[in-house]
Amino acid sequence: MLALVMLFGLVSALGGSAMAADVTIDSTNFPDANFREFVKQYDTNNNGVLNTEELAAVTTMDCGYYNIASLKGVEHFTALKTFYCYNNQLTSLDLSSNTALMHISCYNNQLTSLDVSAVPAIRDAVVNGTKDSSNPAYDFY
Ligand SMILES: [Ca+2]
Repeated sequence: MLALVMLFGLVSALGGSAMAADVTIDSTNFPDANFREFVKQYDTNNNGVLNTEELAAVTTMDCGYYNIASLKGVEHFTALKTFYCYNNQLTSLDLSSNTALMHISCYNNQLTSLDVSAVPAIRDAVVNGTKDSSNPAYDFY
């Protein structure tokens, strides 16, 4: 009986790790308190977790003027097509997981570079003080 319980526990643990798409809204996944508060609007069933369906529903995000210093956690929003994060306190921005992005606007931050080489669909990026040589057609302000 003990062995059976242990086996069941092991299967449950494996099942839990397989559900990697569920993202708990906590300080580990979203270290920045302002961004963490911001993403709660996408938790449509208010259970403190962003599941696959809730994440897939977010194709546009506008978090301008939220005093955000880190967008760690945005990588979970893989369905994003349009992403606005202008007028924040960002010093870095990693969009390498947001491969569906077409439009980015991230001016008025403290970014020194923006690498969008992993974002093949990108059509325009509005950035200030930076230039990604992989696509000279971007707008820079
Ligand atoms: Ca939820």
